[in-house]
Amino acid sequence: MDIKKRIEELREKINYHSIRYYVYDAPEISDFEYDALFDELKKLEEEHPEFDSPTSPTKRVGGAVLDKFEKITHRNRMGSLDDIFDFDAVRNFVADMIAQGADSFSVEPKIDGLSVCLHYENGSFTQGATRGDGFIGENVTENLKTVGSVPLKLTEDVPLLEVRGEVYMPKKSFEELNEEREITGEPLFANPRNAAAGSLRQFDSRITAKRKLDIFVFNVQEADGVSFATHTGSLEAMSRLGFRVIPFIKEAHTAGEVTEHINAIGEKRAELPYDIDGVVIKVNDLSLRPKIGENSGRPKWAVAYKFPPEAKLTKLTDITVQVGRTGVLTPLAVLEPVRLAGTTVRAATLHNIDFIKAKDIRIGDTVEVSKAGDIIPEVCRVELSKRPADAVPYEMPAVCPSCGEPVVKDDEAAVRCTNSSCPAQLERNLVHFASRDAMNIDGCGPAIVKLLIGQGLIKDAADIYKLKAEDVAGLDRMGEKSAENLIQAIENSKKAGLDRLIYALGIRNIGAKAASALASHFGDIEALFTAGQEELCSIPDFGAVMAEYTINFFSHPQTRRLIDELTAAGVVTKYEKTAVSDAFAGLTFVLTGTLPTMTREQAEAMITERGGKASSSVSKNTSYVLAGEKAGSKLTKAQALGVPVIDEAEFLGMCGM
Ligand code: 0OX
Repeated sequence: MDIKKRIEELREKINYHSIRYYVYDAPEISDFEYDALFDELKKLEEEHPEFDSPTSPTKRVGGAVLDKFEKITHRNRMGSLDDIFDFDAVRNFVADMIAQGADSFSVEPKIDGLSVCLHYENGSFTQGATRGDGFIGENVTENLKTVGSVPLKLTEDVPLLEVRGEVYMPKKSFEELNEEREITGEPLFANPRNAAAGSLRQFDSRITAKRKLDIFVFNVQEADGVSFATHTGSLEAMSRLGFRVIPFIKEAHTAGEVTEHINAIGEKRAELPYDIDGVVIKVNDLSLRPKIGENSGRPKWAVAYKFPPEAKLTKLTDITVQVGRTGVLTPLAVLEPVRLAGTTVRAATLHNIDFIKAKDIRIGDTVEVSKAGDIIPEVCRVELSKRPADAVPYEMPAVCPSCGEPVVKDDEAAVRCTNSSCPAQLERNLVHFASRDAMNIDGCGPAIVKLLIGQGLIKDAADIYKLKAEDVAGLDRMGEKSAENLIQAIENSKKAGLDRLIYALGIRNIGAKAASALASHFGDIEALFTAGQEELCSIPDFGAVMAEYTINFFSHPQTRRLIDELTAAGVVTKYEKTAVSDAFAGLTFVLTGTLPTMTREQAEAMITERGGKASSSVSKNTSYVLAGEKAGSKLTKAQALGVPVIDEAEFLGMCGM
């Protein structure tokens, strides 16, 4: 048989069966039969590279490794939605749209993932990109090909089609991924959305292929060769063409019908296999969209109703206390495990004793927990109807649970252990000292620090530099190789730089940005021992309280001893402007929202290392706003002032990374 023909036939069959399986959830052949077709195709393609095709199903396993993502200017702007939070706002939106001629609305879940657009020519998938800032995104075509539900060939050869959808990671896949990462010691993803974003932004598409991503399509951006009058009609057409379209979509005609369906979706929320964070309401008649128009990229014909953060009731079985780096005792609720926003919650912060008293939280109570910003669990309230007669009110301990020294309550409701050699504080201080944004000592995490302290090998940060491979190799679960790696990482950290060193010292109220400002202003750690209030306060963004803590820290004899020992060990204590470049000289950046892979401190350090400035407020003098997930008013202001908005990927591109 003609090889080329057989290859084409196999591709067609496999693409057809992929859509049956991934999109319609209605396979017609067994996995075994599917695998046989796939293997035959793979073999023929290997033997006949001349018949390669970018839309071959064999591309789904991933392939070439990129060193960066190409920038894509979207053909159609990928706007974002205005958020609303209550039913009054829903009614106002519906009334406003009806006044502008709307008589039908679509009501659909808002998937909590990341938005992408998929471009098709003559029925073949040619390009896929992330949203980016709405104008420019990243070319993630090869990674999107690994998502089983992204059709590589449509069921009809439509001349041109561009659709938009949300890539997400199902809750179960997210949990499995985190379990795996826990075992291998890789950092865990905070939620399925971050996991999806991290997975789609892999330079090696073989990694994306392993990550079990999925997609729901929710908008037609552009079409030639198919037409429709309504949004719901367009999605029906997309489903026929082989796309997995957003489920539970309903047509509504009145505000009452809209809110009824919002409630119905809300009731399903917990049991859905993926995260949703709200409901999107759109005017259904497509001809009205251009008439109603948009506002800086946000369509006025659609709105996102956001659910309140997910909250659940569970039993608070105990309250324990954690001693922080600065000696603050933080009460933690021990909870009966409860599933919340994609993870199992076993503990939640109670902030401080005033919080516990104000909410009258007692041990044995049933409490409502939610995730603030959907990340850190928090106790919101007590369900009084479930309070047992023997519920016990809580008092903070009078002595530190770690060192047994008496504690003091300061004016900020915080209870603090003032023993400067308290082991819990020491442990946290040293973990901070070694952490990624501080001295960046790879392999020196909480478990190792605990062991090193427990074995009496370290009593302060300077002792880290006295460690020898043989000391470390004897520790529990430490092999010879890991011991050598740790010693090498300690050695490398000596050159971390003055800014990181100051941050690593853990001075109260001195974060990475302030540490960097101190380093560049004073140039040498010695100068900080004599720095006065006035000079410190002359540093931009440096307040009186920060100055006071700095002076206080450098007035302690232990600080003098520590710095002398660090200097003697060869730790760099002078500012060497890590002038990676002066690419950002004269530029001011403002950060807003959560970046997918970097911390705020890392981004700020990258800006200052390139001669730029990181500022906290947006003005017409701002050069760029670097916006992440859940960006707030700074983003709105930037858009209003016409300040360019960039995402992390573009920022990394500007940094030459
Ligand atoms: C979602 C979602 C996001 C985009 C194009 C017109 C309005 N996350 O599920 N956005 C939209 O619509 C926007 N719909 C959705 N379902």
